[in-house]
Amino acid sequence: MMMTILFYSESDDPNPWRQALMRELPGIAFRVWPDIGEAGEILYALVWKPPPGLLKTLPNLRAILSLGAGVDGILRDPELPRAVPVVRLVDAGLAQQMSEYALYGVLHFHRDMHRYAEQQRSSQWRALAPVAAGERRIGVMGLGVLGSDFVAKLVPLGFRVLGFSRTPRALPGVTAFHGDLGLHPFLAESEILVNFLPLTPQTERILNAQTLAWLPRGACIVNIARGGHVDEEALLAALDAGQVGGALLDVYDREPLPAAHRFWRHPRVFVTPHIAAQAIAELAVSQVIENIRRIERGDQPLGVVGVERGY
Ligand code: NDP
Ligand code: OXD
Repeated sequence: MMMTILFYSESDDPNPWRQALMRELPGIAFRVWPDIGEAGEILYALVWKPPPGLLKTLPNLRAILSLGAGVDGILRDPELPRAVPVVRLVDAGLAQQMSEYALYGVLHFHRDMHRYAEQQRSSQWRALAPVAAGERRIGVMGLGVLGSDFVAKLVPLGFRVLGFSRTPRALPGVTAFHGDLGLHPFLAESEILVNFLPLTPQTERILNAQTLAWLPRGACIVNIARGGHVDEEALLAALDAGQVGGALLDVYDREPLPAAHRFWRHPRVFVTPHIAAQAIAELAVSQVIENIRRIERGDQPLGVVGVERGY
């Protein structure tokens, strides 16, 4: 059977993927949804947020290959074919971009740029008291592939770094917390909180009215993981009340962020359109090709998702 790959994404251009895959895997057929042709011919689905129910219509799938690191947009499908492995991107050029964005966010809030932006609106020339990096506590939620790359770049800058994961993780220079019981002591110390968690039933709305209140007063948040981690109304209330001092947000409950959403206009919210890391086809494609080759020769692909675990 000719190896046929189906591509589905409303936010990625299929052409660089088509070119790279056809160059590296001669003889394959590359189809872009909705032109799927004969469903039984499709062996690989290369997808970002496929419509629920689509994957179960492909009876001969060998793998579901995610176009991103996060797979919540695949696992949300109640009819996901359980026997087919789901494979995600592991770094594939994302880590460097995520770390750049997160470092930018940490430095922005550490150096009070959110407060100077407010002062600028009323032409106020006023120096705020500086805080030494060694006195600044940065909380990193999620110490996986992306979160651990970030802490490896953050620690040498001299910050006090706290980390939070599901299972215990020991990383140089990081005070580690884990599990449900670790969340409160971790948040209570986090003056700048950066979120790198996957979205799972356990992490959904992990930042809500109760947990935001555990942060030190005036703490700032950088969310580059998923909008579903945050109760957006609770975050707005915490910003209005000064409990949260500023938020740099890349991800939202609804994307694109609706024009009427208060985040667009809130003076202490900085909005970017889910660009913290964007898969660069040329970098990501080599990982996808390697995984297809592994599966074809009967080996385990890299980045197999624990579907029950949710990430
Ligand atoms: P990994 O699977 O490598 O790491 C996940 C980390 O989260 C692990 O440390 C894991 O703990 C921890 N974790 C999972 N569940 C829980 C929980 N219930 N409580 C505490 N910690 C938990 O993922 P990646 O680092 O590759 O990616 C992280 C996320 O980043 C993606 O899922 C995606 O949502 C987001 N992302 C966003 C992008 C953007 O542009 N905005 C781009 C790319 C990714 P443990 O170590 O114990 O397993
Ligand atoms: C990802 C993303 O998960 O782009 O890779 O959000």
